[in-house]
Amino acid sequence: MDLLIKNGTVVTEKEMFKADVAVKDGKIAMIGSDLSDIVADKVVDATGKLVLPGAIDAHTHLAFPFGGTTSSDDYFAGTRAAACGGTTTVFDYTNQDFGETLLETAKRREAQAMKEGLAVDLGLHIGIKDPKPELLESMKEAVDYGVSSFKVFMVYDFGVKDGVFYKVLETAKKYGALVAVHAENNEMVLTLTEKYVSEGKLSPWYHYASRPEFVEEEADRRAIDWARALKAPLYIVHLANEGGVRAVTEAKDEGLEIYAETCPQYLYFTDEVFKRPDGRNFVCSPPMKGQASQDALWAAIKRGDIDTVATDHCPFQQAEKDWGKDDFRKIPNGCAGIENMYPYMLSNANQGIISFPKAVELCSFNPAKIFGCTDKGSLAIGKDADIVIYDPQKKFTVHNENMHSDSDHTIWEGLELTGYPVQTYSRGRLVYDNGEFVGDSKWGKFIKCASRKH
Ligand code: DUC
Ligand code: ZN
Ligand code: ZN
Repeated sequence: MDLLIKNGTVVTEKEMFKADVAVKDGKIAMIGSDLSDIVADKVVDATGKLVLPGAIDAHTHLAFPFGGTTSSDDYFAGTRAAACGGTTTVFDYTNQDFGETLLETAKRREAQAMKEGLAVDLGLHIGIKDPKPELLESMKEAVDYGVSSFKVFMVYDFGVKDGVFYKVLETAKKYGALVAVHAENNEMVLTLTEKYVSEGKLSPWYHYASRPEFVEEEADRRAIDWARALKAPLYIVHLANEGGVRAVTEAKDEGLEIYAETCPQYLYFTDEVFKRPDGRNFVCSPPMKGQASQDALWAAIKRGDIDTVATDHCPFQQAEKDWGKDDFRKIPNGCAGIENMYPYMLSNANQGIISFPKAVELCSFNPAKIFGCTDKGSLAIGKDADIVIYDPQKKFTVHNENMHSDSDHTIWEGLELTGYPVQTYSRGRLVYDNGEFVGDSKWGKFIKCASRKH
């Protein structure tokens, strides 16, 4: 064997049990209550520690051209930070260029990622911008290539109208792909923005005020309506509002194949952050909502109506955030979080708010299952040896200096956690060790995802 992790408590999406884990050729080869007879090149004693599957961050924006600039983590910086937070697979959203087939988009971004470097494995989702029939039809070749999820934005100047959304859902269903949606009502955002601007209300609070709860809920419900009409599966990204949670619960109760993702920022912060002097740093879309929404998200997690937690990692440097100090419209939307998701969710488990298997289900098992990532998402024989060793006693305070992203600030500054990952293995290779990134930029692979017809 190449690696033997001994005496730890293994956590799967279902249970926790004391076991040793043996790794060979990047795969989990054995799990057993006593593998002390096994000879391995490297033996790690995990006494008192948890042994978990690496997280899968199903939603990032690395090197993302947006808001008049490009998000500040390229593929290497973003995946390096991921590794240091126990995330061993990153699913990045990349947008199609006008006139480009979806296979061309996939290959263009895969090439960029390989050039910039990958510290852990990468999968892609493609945002549809150009719905010309022949380009939509190119979804088939992208699916065959291993990209099986596509996104529509209901907002922004590149967002799609309902008819296009419907066609994307229809095409995706035909080719066994999954559609993810950024759901906010564009007309309402524009109308409310215009109103606040005309009243001279330009502080970061008005970013939230122009995208309040009902703006998101209406779009969630409309998106679900189109999915219902076509009997197509749908994945709602970054769900952040109470009414939308209700809509998802109703849809699931009705038997629709609707998946919901939320993000740590919606579980930890509320709209109050937009009143802070550094409120601009928290500006992302959808914005953090009121306490009732946060409570509804946690209740939905506990009920099983939220399927995944992912980050929407899209950092911009302080100077760029400052563009909108006096005008919220000029703030590039997005925040850092890729290194914080798993530690934050695991610390909630450590405090008894959710169970450790629930954290694994949300952050690893479900994203693997939903996005056809068949080699990952669980500690089981034959799966990739993407493993996190977690010390439930370790105290850790988030400071930008101890993060591994290229971002020069973090909204998580000062967060105190009890319990923290001490080692991360990507396909059996140590990439993070007690505060240090020990991987390299040539390690991560582009992963091909199975279609739903697989
Ligand atoms: N929202 C953000 O805050 N950033 C990136 C894209 C998005 O929809
Ligand atoms: Zn979005
Ligand atoms: Zn996003």
